[in-house]
Amino acid sequence: MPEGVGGRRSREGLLCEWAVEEGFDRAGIATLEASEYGDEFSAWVERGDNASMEWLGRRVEERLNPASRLEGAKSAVCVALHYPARGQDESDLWSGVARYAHGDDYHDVMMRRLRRLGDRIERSYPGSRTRSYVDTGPLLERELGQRAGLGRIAKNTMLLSRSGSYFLLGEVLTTLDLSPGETLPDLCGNCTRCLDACPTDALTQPYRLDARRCISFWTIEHRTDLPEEIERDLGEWTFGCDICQQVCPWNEERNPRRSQAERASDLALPEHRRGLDLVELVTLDRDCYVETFRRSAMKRAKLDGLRRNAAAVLANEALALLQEGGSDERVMVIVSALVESVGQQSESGVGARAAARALIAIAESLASCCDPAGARNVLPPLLRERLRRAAQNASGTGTQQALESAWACWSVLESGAQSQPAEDL
Ligand code: B12
Ligand code: SF4
Ligand code: SF4
Repeated sequence: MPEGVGGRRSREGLLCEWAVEEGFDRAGIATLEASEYGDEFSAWVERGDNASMEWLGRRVEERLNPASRLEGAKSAVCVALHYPARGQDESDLWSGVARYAHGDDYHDVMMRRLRRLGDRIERSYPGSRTRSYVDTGPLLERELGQRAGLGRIAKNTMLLSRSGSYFLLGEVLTTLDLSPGETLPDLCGNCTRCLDACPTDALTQPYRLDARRCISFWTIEHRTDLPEEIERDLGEWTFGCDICQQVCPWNEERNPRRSQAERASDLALPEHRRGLDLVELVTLDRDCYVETFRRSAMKRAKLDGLRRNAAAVLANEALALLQEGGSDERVMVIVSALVESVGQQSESGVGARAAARALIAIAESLASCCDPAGARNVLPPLLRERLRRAAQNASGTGTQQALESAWACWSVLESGAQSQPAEDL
């Protein structure tokens, strides 16, 4: 019997069974009293831990009172959909994409199933009403999930169950008056692995996340340029971040209860995206983007955001290779892709600017670790010309500046000179 599904054939047990029949892995019932973490939530917003997600600071009263979401609402059927914790990462891109986002957008997948469940409840209990949510309104979904017994809020702030934390949450609010599930005990104990592993110290305390430092926030939610220190801190993460889940003992393969997520095939990496790699992503044009990312959860970052993130990740790889005295050939492939990317300017210029900053970082690193002849190997004449032309044709103040600086850095590097005259442009 899956966790959270009552063994009794009560009304509660029946609704949870229907949730499983509709395609969810686990379900439980929550009551809709006000949040017990109201003070913590308000303090979180006051500290600015919500970063630029200003919408989290609005409608706070509603957010803290789930019953406000549907007139007469008394309970919620809370559901969990597990996604594959491991996949076949056939390119260098996918190990740096949060697992939940490899397949179809979970909002669509889950909303379809939630609506079917809601309709079934309304048909079976005439006069009752329902409303479905999956990230679609002011609701504290983890807290509802905790009340429903689907997991326990853990030190990394994830809702964690004995079968791990690789699952997503949804709710059907209902006017039916149902008894809640049993809540789980704390699963963290003395463990602090997630706090220790977070590369940006975004987990400032147990149960507290500062989104201003979280890679997941920057790579998914932030729409303009990334701050330089964040670009370097991203490491290999192109979309989202799973580090504080990967290190959790409950997510380890040896946990016999870890979910196999067999039913979540919609959330697995589809065949047609499997081969896509970072070099292709950083140079992706709009038509290919539309084709490749149809239905994908990664569309949230938009084409410019994905190119921006890929540029930063590629720069990190090149910098690491240069530091270790690694393959010139791979550095050349990266530089060439970045030069192509600076030439593809969009209206916002975010992707091109990120590629320009990546080129600057690589040029600076080359300047400190190899001679001008080495640099010439990395940027052969044809590419040099393309970079020069991209800088010349750049539009938009920020974009123009970034590309001119990139060009200037590479010119200085090649000539071995100390400064580059502006006339060269
Ligand atoms: C905004 C948001 C983000 C932000 C902020 C995350 C955060 N921790 O607040 C960013 C962009 C960083 C983010 C990242 C991720 N997110 Co997100 N996100 C949301 C969203 C839309 C709102 C969350 C929110 O209200 N945050 C404000 C904080 C204060 O509230 P909270 O996280 O619910 O935390 C509660 C507890 O911490 C508690 N609390 C406060 N103090 C204390 C102290 C103690 C001692 C205790 C016990 C509790 C406690 O109070 C809070 C309110 O109930 C929810 C969907 C939703 N509507 O709930 C998805 C959601 C939380 N995200 C989800 C996912 C999958 C992710 C990522 C894993 C994606 C990824 N791989 O990159 C990461 C995980 C990062 C992390 N460690 O949290 C899932 C989580 C599923 C799960 N098993 O927990 C959700 C529920 C979406 C969904 N429908 O499935 N996310
Ligand atoms: S998602 Fe990544 S950056 Fe954010 S808290 Fe977890 S480990 Fe830290
Ligand atoms: S890594 Fe440890 S502290 Fe962090 S969520 Fe998992 S059990 Fe809790």
